[in-house]
Amino acid sequence: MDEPVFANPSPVLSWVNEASACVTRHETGLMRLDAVAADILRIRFSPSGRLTPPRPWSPVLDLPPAGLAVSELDGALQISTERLTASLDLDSGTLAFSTPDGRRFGEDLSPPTWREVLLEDTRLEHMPEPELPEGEARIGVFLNKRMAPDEGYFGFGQRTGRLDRRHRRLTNWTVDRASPGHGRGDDNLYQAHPMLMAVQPGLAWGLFLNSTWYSAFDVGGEYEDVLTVFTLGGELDYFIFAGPTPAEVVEQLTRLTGRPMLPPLWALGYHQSRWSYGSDSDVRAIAQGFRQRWIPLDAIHLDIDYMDGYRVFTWDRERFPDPAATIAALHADGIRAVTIVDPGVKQDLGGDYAVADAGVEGGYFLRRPDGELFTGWVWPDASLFPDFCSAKTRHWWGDQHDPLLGIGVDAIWCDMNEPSIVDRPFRERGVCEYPMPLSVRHGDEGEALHAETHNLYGHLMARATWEGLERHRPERRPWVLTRSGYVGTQRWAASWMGDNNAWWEHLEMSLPQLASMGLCGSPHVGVDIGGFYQHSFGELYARWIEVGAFYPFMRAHTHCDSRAQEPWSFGPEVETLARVAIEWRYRLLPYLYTLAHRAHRTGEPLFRPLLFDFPEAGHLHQIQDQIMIGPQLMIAPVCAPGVRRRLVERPPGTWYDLRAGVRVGEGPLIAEAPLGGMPIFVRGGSILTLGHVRQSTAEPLTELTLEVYPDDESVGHWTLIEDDGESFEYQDGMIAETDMSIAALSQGAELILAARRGEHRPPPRALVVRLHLPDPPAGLILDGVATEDWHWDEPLKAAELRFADDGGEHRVAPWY
Ligand code: MIG
Repeated sequence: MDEPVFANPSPVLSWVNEASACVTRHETGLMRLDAVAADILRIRFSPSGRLTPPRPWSPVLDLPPAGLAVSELDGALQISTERLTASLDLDSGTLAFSTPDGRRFGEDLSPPTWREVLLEDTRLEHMPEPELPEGEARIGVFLNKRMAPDEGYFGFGQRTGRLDRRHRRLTNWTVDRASPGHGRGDDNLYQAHPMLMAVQPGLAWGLFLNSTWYSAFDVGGEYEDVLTVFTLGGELDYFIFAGPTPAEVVEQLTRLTGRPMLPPLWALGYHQSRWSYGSDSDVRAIAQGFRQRWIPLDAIHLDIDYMDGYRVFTWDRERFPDPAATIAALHADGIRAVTIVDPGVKQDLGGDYAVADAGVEGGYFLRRPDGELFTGWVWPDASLFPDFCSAKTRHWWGDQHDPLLGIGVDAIWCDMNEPSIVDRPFRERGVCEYPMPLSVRHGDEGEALHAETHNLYGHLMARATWEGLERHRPERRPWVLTRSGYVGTQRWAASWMGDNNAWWEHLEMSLPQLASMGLCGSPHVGVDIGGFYQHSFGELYARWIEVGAFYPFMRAHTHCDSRAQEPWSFGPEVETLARVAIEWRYRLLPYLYTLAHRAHRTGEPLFRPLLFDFPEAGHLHQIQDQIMIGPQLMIAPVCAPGVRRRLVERPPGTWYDLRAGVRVGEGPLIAEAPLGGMPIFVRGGSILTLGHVRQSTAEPLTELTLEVYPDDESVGHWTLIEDDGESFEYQDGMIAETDMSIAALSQGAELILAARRGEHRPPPRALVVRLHLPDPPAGLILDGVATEDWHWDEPLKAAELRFADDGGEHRVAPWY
């Protein structure tokens, strides 16, 4: 990628302006700028002068374009929407962007350039072909932008390492970093997100490189303060998001690439997995283990050993003689079943494996350039790979899930979809990665090379799966878990970060990793609690599960050669800590579910770095060991052995210690952090909605607690969002939204619960209001009537009041 920092000037030779686009011609190629929306610009540069036709599988949605005004001023074309101005220098051909109040950002240091690149110029490893395919696949396009000194560079999706990626070179290419797992030194992992969010105090903006080819960012690594954007494919195509807050950047990104799916409520509960619970009796024993010990559980995952010789969509009838009965037993206990599905279909032709035969007959599998079926080795040995770029293949693949759904499977876990392929049977010595050749053709018309679509393999598999589930069981929202993905996968799936290790370092790494996913529009994420490779142990597991209770997707999972990782696997003390952590998860569900609805509406991540909520506070932008869970909670995890207290940075505002229920004082904060007692803080002004402990979400919520934490001004607002947790009817008004606010009175303050909006009726339940006040109030008034029915909880310093939730308006007015 060595690129001269300053490419030659590329003057504008001519320009035309259309209603929402401006096209300029340069000696080096053609540039086109589109106002995709007032706050989103698309910039394309093509050395050949031709722009790639839109791909039917593109993750980018069509938005109604915005108007553009173009004028010539000071030797530049000023191209403006209401929210954003791009100014294109007529002499140099460089672009810079600015906000309506004149703050410049994302400035080019030189115009885009291109050159032919070789395979060895990239970090593509172990490729089966000696060279990149001929044509556009070899044309690398480069662009250099100035990095502002006080700007941090966040996002970039699934990565190890720091939250701020300044000084790193990051490539976008999905890979399985298999045994012995990934670490801090790794660059790309299973997912690719060519998306960055630049944040300086008071200004956040975003850049999404719309390339599914191999691409890379050099974030001031090679040259100080120079951001290099590079892609193969012969065209530069990127979007600029105007922000100006991190939340708006994520909103703009997910408006363009799709809002995150709304998971069913059960999927926010606790999931238990291992490679593998491999028989009917194993699965039943695990379910019983939870129920006997009163540890909540919503889902058990079945890894590859449920299948007959790893043939996808089959069952091993010896180990699971009656899978429908196994699953019915889980359902009777309020537990859902999730089965793994890999993309590799065993090349078992002309026998009784219909999936393989039908796939060949329908032309659904990928072929080599010479027309032969492409065969790669994976768990089922020699296997064929569906062409997920093809709409008809996706439809066929989705239909294959019908029998699984028929016997009661609730959700699908897509693995190995980078795609991960090896060169010989797994059990043989010396197994090596064997990537799919870049010259394999994809798409209904064979229109694209694997070099172009590789990064979308997992994304489109997840889509095919989600769409199949939706078609075959339209009354329930699908839930799909995927390992590989790209920007936009949030529409179809949740994801986990693959094969981590049972190391303290990997618990710590999960914080910036999941936070970075959230900044890239992918909010439903988690890592394997306890660690995948290696043997976990009590203290690590206890610390991990207390953090895991706050992962948007909460699952313990481990490798087949590692010791068990059920909550009771590390003795009674850790079992108690794990139970308490999981119980916290269940108490948090009304809050988390509202956050899931918010994510579905605007992309807002559930699990996010401090910079997301405090963009003005530059001193917090680098903090990566404290995490905001929605706007109300902040966790301060402990990720090292023996540590029992820790330093906590306090963002602006009033803060409460969640467990003690009291305000934390001024000054540097050293928080007590005993095992099982990770510091958790609530932001003043919050109305935190908590449920009671349930053994699964199949039990109705019969009590809803509003924990009220006034700030110094006694203002605050929250909207609780509820629905049936399962269907799509929330789209047709079957939703319940309750606005709640804290408002100052001339003396003291009051809590106003507005009448519920929407058609959904939650089951009958009690409402408990707990007011966290510095002193006992003199009395409490509910709906204008002084009430005796409250008590003051001295050690916790809270006033508690209980009444039936009738969905009507209520005012609770304390004096203090
Ligand atoms: O080659 O299905 O990341 O979660 O347990 C390993 C077995 C394949 C990798 C996944 C892991 C899963 C494992 N899979």
